[in-house]
Amino acid sequence: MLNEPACRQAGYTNLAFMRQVLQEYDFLETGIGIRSLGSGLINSTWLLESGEKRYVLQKINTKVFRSPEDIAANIRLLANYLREKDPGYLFIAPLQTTGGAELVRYGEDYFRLFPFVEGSHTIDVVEKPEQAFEAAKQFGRFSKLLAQLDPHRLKITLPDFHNLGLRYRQFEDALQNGDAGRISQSRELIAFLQEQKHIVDEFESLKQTFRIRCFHHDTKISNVLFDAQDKGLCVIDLDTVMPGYFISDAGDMMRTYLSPVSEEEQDFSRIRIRPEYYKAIREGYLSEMGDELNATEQSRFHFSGLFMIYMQALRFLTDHLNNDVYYGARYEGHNFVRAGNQAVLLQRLQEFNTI
Ligand code: GN1
Ligand code: MG
Repeated sequence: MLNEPACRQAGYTNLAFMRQVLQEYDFLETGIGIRSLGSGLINSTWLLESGEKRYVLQKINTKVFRSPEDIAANIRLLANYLREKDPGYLFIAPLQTTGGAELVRYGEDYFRLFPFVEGSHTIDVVEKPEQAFEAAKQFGRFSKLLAQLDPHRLKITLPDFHNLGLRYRQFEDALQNGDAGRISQSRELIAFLQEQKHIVDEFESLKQTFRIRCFHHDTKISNVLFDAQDKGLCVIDLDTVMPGYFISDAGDMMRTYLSPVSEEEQDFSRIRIRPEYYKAIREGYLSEMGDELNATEQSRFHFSGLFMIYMQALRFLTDHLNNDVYYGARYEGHNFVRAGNQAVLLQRLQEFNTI
């Protein structure tokens, strides 16, 4: 049953919203089992059990995704394109309501319902290089299948999402207008991130040689479905599929699979780069995208990790200086800790480069 914290996480105090939303789907039975699912910071997700069948319900965070209709349109475009291109590809599209809609509006909120793929599972932490390989292969496969689709047909669901130049300007803005106490407490970390600004400059110049394609933009391991043998099935969570650069996808895998501990780890001495995972990400990704990426792109595979880790450190610290308006905080200083964690990870990856 849905517990109170799960309601609160979604911004509700009781289950009325759920009843109302589920009414829109006439194939659902009464007496549904509901539990929270996943660990994303942005959307809220629940697993529903209706008779023999299972579903995944998601509330879209409209503070972040301003136009849920654009997401729905993108998913429709991808579903139609991939059905033609590779009918064997497992593409999980939202189910339609009785009225034929893919989104249900409740007040200011939007919900959607997916079928649960029986026999599949997700993982939250990469524990074996094989899992990193499989995930990288799935993200590579996804972009490879979409390589001939004009990326500009996709709607931009999050403008400037991975625009590092803009993220840096937002950081500078927070240094001017953010919480004075937090700014002075963060001096060391601020200075470190300022010293790394060359990553922004490198990105600006590399952009000229990188091709714009359709990328997933959120390649954490929990966005891959695995089968019972831990083989990758497909990628999920397609809200951020947008035109972009390969370094977003390759880089976020490095950011989230390379270290044995996540961005949440407070003991920074545990942060390190695992070479076998580095190899697995590279080989898995290139097993699909190797023929697609041009020579400059391939030569900048390592840079992708620096790019994404640096951007995440900037984003966490910016949010901390702005009193956690974007990510929220589970404890005092949460985003400061995560920013520090990412700064250490960045250093570790920079050292790894020279080995
Ligand atoms: C957010 O909600 P979640 O955990 O999937 C964020 C990502 C960050 C990540 C860091 C839309 O993703 O860009 O990398 O947190 N998504 C958005 O934990 O901002
Ligand atoms: Mg997710």
